[in-house]
Amino acid sequence: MYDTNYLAHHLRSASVGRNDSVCAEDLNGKIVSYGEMFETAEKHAIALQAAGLKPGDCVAVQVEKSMESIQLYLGTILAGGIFLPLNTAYTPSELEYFLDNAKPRIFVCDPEKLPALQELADQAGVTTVLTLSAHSEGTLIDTLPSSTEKFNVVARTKDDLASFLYTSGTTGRSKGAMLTHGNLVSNAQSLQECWHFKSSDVLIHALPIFHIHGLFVAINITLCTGSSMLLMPRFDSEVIISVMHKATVLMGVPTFYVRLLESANLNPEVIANMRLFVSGSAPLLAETHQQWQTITGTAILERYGMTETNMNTSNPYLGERRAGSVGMPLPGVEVRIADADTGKELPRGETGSVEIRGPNVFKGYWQMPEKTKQEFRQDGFFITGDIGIMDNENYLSIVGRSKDLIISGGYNIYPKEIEVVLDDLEGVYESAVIGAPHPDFGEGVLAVVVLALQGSINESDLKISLKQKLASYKRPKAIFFVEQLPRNTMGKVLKNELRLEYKHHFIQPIG
Ligand code: MCA
Ligand code: AMP
Repeated sequence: MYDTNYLAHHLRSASVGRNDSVCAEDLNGKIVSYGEMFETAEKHAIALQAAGLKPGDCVAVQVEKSMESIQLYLGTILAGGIFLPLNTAYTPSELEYFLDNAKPRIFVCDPEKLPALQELADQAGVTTVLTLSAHSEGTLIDTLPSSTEKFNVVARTKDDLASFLYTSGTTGRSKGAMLTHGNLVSNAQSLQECWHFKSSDVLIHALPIFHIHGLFVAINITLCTGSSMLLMPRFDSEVIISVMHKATVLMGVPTFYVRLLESANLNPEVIANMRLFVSGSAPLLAETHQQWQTITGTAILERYGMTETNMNTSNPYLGERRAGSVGMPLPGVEVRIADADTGKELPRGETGSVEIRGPNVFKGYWQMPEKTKQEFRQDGFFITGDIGIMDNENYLSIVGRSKDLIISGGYNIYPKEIEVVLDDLEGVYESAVIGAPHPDFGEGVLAVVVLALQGSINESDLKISLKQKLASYKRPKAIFFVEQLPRNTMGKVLKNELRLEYKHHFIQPIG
């Protein structure tokens, strides 16, 4: 009776009667059929219920990507839970905040990390901690029942919560975006239609599954169309090129395409079976778009999304895929360019605040009603913090951000969070963190530090201290020491001046 659970129904309906069809295959040739995917997901749901999960409870998960981790996601939904995936790179000190803030009923982590995390989970009031390794071992697997005959899918409606996804903020405090069953289903349906997904499609899945891109865009579309995925633990350009002959779609962040273009093995023959290359999560340089077109003869389709809104716009499948544009609003999604102060829509062709309204937009930030209110206009439009321009043909271009945010290899990093950690270190007086153009990651994190006593500590001391506190992708790739930070008359750090000064640190100008 999947039809009582809004999201589960949509994820399952395309594969009903096709239990033997392939749902996912990994690099070792392990194949999981649709029948097996959902049968095991039901076992996960039973195990979660036995561990104390009630409808509306949160399941926090920090595990490696695997068939079982997908089944755990599905099992949480089938049991009526709220799925909270966490980046596997987060350190215990980062996790402490998420567990304490989300107050999950159940926490699932890697068995190797259990000794460091059990106490944090206990302090946060987690009822049960379970483990799951990348090799399908752990207490979660030990508690799966042998059969699912009596399982009843828990009823959920469109407006019930399906997931919490944490997204950092300009204050440095992460906010849990509350996503409903309706948000996820409406987005999967729009994308399926816009990108012409069919049951015969085979998606190369090399993204992490703790973000919207790899989890909801990639997995939900696949399941909603009853197509299949080639599941890879991580990105590897040569492995991806080697499987393109049996795949049809790739979804990636711009770094994927930059790295694929560096391979001597990329050519029109190896991509002959592929019908679609999607890029998102960060700006795709027009240069990368054009280079891809020249080398492969196909145009990357760029789209634009956000944790709070899922996907908002996409370049057309059939029409012109424009370099430097993120395309047009998806069906049912309203996108307007507004005056940042008043929220009043601006005439076409003017640059302003990108604002979104539609069934894709989240319900608010978990336990932050004031913050939620600040980020919505009275007429229901969500203020993205992106700055854009829309032309007469409805093509949107993102030209900047009003939020102090760095996007590195598709991961969002809020400078404030790094600055707070740096400033807290002994010997540091103050710091400013910026993003500088980076050849591989798009932007690279760079810190400018003022020491309390000059020469008292060096770059390697700071890097060692940061290792314990920050996930690796957030750590500065370069640290500079200065006597003082540039400030305006109000005392505000002039980050634009710093960005200009360190612009060429990772990429040397040509000539
Ligand atoms: C790894 N490192 C990074 C990054 N990834 N540093 C900065 N930015 C990164 N993105 C660090 C590693 O920890 C390591 O540090 C060093 O860089 C080299 O790692 P490498 O082996 O090259 O990394 P990798 O494993 O190849 O990963 C690069 C990657 C990966 C493939 C680009 O970051 C990735 O899969 N990114 C996708 C992120 C994503 O899915 N974003 C979607 C969220 P050390 O040497 O110190 O150990 S946004 C979203 O969902 C919205 C809604 C949207 O629109 O899609
Ligand atoms: P996140 O908070 O991880 O969901 O990241 C969302 C942010 O990523 C957006 O607000 C944009 O700033 C950025 N983003 C996502 N896709 C694109 C894109 N195709 N082009 C430019 N920026 C993008």
